[in-house]
Amino acid sequence: MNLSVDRERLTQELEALSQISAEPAPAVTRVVFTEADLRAREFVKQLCREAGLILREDAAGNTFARWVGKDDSLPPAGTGSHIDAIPNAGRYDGTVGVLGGLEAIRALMRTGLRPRRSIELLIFTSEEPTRFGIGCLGSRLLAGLLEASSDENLKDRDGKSLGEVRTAAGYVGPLSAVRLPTGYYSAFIELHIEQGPLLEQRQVRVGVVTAIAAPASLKISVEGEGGHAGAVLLRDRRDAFLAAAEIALAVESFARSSGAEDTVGTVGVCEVFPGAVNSIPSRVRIEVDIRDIDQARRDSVLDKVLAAGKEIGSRRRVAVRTELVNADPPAQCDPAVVATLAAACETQGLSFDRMISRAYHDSLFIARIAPVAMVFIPCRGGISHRPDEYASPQAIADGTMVLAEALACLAE
Ligand code: HGY
Ligand code: MN
Ligand code: MN
Repeated sequence: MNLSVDRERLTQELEALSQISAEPAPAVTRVVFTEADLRAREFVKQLCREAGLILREDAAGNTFARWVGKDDSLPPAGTGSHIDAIPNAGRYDGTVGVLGGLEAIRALMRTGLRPRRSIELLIFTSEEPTRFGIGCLGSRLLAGLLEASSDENLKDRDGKSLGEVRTAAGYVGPLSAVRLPTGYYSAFIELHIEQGPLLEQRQVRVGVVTAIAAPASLKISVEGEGGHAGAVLLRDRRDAFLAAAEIALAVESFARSSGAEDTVGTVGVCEVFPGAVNSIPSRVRIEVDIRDIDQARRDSVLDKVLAAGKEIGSRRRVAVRTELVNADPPAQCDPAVVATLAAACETQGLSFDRMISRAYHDSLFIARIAPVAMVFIPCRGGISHRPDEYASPQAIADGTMVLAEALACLAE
């Protein structure tokens, strides 16, 4: 098969997409259902239309772009990722899998191939947890892992519910209709930047992902007593921030002492009220992210953090309330799809390593309803979720070629 990737076009499209952002370049901010996200969706849908793909969108905003094969009654081979981005992010997280997936389809079209199975590009809605506090919102709904009540229960910072926001963005209909049946895809492959340093350190061109780590997240609110920063003596204080700070340090300490370097813990959100330098914090809200490839180890850290919250709360005489947002199992990638990707790397003459994904991805949830695997490409210094995130045109082309080769195989 005379396969080739139009590297210039793909680079230009990634560049154009990166300019659709709520923040000026080089940062990318594209939070789900905001104006930037909706413009980005239109940009990608237009490219899919130009490629002759059949488009449809579900009630959650997941977008499907299908290349109809000879027998469209068969479960299609799927690929895709996300285009939403956390604040002050980079331009490659997610977008490489969407625009690379589109270019993989176009490259196969250019060979004159007519696949037996349709090949479908899926752009997941809200992979990032930014707006509604839970990651992979679209893929969780597709896998039937979120109740329809999420429409009312999930709210953004302004108190707007998922239902209000999605319908205002034009995504109407019941969330219950979003779920895909098991077997909807014959196989699903996601192309993504590694978001870690291993491929670059090992000078390996491609990563074939065999498992995806198990994420968990907590929302913790601490209620103490405010007061004047000068007048209230330390012995009389019930400082909400110091209690939250102890909890944050406990997250780090329990993750560090889990017995494995695969355990990580992060406190990425911290809101202090009233937020005045001369006022003792009366209320603090933190969000905690704990992950591991081993679910039992992750859960043990989770339990210790919850227990520490109780102990710190009573010792400091503050109220600590914890909400478990999610505690998902890890996903094992499908050995046959992994083997197809490994064979595609060999066909392309690209060095590759089998590896674990420490970041979570929509494939973590699609794995519940279809055989999945992922293709990783190196990103400079392993940097991600930062404006200086970078993947070279060569690396992006490598990943796209492997993806195209594997899709051609899976679609037969
Ligand atoms: O947080 C993650 O692992 C993903 O980048 N949303
Ligand atoms: Mn991300
Ligand atoms: Mn991502």
